Amino acid sequence: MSSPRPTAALRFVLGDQLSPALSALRGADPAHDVILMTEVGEETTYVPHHKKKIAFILAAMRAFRRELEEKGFRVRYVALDDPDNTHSFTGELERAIAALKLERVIATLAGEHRVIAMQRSWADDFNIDVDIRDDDRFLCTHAEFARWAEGRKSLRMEYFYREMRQRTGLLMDGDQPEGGQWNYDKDNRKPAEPDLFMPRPQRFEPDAETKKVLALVNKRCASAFGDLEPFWFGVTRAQAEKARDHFLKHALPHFGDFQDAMLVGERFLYHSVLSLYLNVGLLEPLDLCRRAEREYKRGCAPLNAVEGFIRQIIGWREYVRGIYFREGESYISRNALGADRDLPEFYWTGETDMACVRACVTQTREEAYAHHIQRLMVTGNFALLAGIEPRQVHEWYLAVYADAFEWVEAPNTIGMALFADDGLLASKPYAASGAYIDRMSDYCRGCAYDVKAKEGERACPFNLLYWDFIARHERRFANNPRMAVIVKAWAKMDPGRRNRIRKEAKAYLDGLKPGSWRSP
Ligand code: FAD
Ligand code: DLZ
Ligand code: SF4
Repeated sequence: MSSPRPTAALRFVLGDQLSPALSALRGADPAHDVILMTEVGEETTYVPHHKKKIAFILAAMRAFRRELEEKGFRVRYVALDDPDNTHSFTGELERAIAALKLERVIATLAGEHRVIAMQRSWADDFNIDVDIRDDDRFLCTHAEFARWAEGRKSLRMEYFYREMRQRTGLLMDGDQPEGGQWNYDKDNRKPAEPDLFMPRPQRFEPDAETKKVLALVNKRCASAFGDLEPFWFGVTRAQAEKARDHFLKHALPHFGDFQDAMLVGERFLYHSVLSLYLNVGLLEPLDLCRRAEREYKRGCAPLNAVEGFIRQIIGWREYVRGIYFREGESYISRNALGADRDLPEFYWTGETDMACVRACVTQTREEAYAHHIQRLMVTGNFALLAGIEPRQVHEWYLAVYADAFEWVEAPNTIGMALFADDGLLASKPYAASGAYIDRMSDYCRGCAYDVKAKEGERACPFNLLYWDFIARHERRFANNPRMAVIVKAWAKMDPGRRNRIRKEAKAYLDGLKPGSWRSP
């Protein structure tokens, strides 16, 4: 006797869940089930998302709808300009349940606590059977991460990463790391020089549907942050794969050497610009790492590049996700250093005499992209040193980058950049003076400030604010083995000089104009 057919289900797919292997789609029956996808106003406005980010997500959702329909699935797709659109996930689910009369809902756990709370309320809200499945598009489950973290005094990424290498077998020679070392980061800190032959990320012409999305975003999200065009991101799986292959062939070989470098005229250097595709499900992380490993095995990319790239994905990406879910909803409210200054207006306008910040914000406004060191050591470092309130910084990062989803953005901002989780993620704050930026970039050459000046009218603000930060947190960091030398150097500094630095830092901070996003 055959087992009875399970009741027909409504399968709810969110904008960052565009994977055919998604748990919510597993076992889907094209004849009876309906897939729900919704473009909703609430998601486009709960932080002032960049126009390119909104357009990317909506266009990729529409492409995924086509992919599903080509496989014979029935998709209930609600567009942003549908006059009946309630503009919330819960409102759209309610409408779909009423219209389709299906008996159960299947979803994949969202990547943000705010949305998870909505998902968890649906069973009671609608008195319906709701099956929320784990998001297993990652290598490490929440339970596995919790087991790894259990009983450890500190949760250092490096040890997590080694276990992930062993587990996946990536770059392993038996039970030893390929080449004898786990980590080749020390080879990866070279400054770069402008190079006419530097590869650029793969760009795509918007197709007809993407053009419709661009017109829609232009009309409905005109007041959102950032430049919508030129819009060159891929939005289909095939395009994301083309961008991947382009990176593996042209940029991966130098990815390691110049990973930390910054150049005014080269916004992408040898970075992959693949995070947006990975984060919405157009690329699969393990597959990407295996392809990178193959480049090493074929002799097309050196070990330091491939190890560095794989570490970002099976190490950092999985690790920050583990932290986000382990620490729970309150993580985004952490503020261990008591930072309470408002976000300066120049985070939105780019209008500042600091050439480094201006370059990173301008690039962010135009591209919805900045690479890791720009995010960490320029805009993140400034926010840390100036004592900007973590919540405001977090909302800025979540809004302005096309790849920003809370599970990955929040630990990078709250933990890595701002030390607001009191060292859970980083053993010391990533605080640096102007000398670091000067060493790793060409920004200082075109700056109104003098990076060598430690005080006085033309002193680089990063220099003043660095010492001011150390002074403000002297007691806290005196016992941190990685900060003690710096704290001692401050204590030994001539008192007259210390006073001048603090006074100038205060004047600088008092002069910062706060500003939230306002459409121009
Ligand atoms: P590459 O340099 O080419 O790296 C390869 C891949 O490794 C990336 O595509 C990404 O998937 C992964 N990766 C690299 N570093 C990290 C990291 N620290 N955490 C997680 N994954 C990493 N990354 C996001 O995907 N979304 C975010 O919202 C985000 N916010 C950040 C906020 C701050 C304050 C900082 C310091 C970092 C943030 N990152 C975020 C991490 C990192 O900056 C981006 O992943 C990277 O810049 C994306 O560009 P890429 O694809 O060219 O990366
Ligand atoms: C970020 C975003 C935006 C801008 N718009 C939508 C949307 O219209 N529909 C949708 O399903 N998802 C969108 N998203 C992504 C969601 O906010 C995302 O699923 C949550 O942030 C959970 O990670
Ligand atoms: Fe930035 Fe200071 Fe260099 Fe100017 S001098 S670009 S403010 S680090």
